[in-house]
Amino acid sequence: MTKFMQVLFIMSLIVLSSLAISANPAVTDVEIIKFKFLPREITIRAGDKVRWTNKEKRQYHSVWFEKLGEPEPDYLFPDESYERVFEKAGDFPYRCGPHPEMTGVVHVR
Ligand SMILES: [Cu+2]
Repeated sequence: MTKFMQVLFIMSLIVLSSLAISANPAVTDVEIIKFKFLPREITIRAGDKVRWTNKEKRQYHSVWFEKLGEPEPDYLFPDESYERVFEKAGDFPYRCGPHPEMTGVVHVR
């Protein structure tokens, strides 16, 4: 390879890798309304993001992946949202901290 070809090759690698990094993950929205996660059950692809938004007028909730052994997260107040990227395939059940009857599941394929 000539020097010019080598430079061109390295430059194209840099461009390609930056494209891969900046590719935005798909975002799936889950609304928290009337003490429910809607939709309660979603299926996404590995690497995608889920965004939960509290749509209540005045009630706070949380999105707690208790079964992953995580501590209870901060409450989400009305109009606040929480985002999480799921890198690995699996089934991820979660609940609301203050309201154990509020549950949801994220299936990652
Ligand atoms: Cu709740």
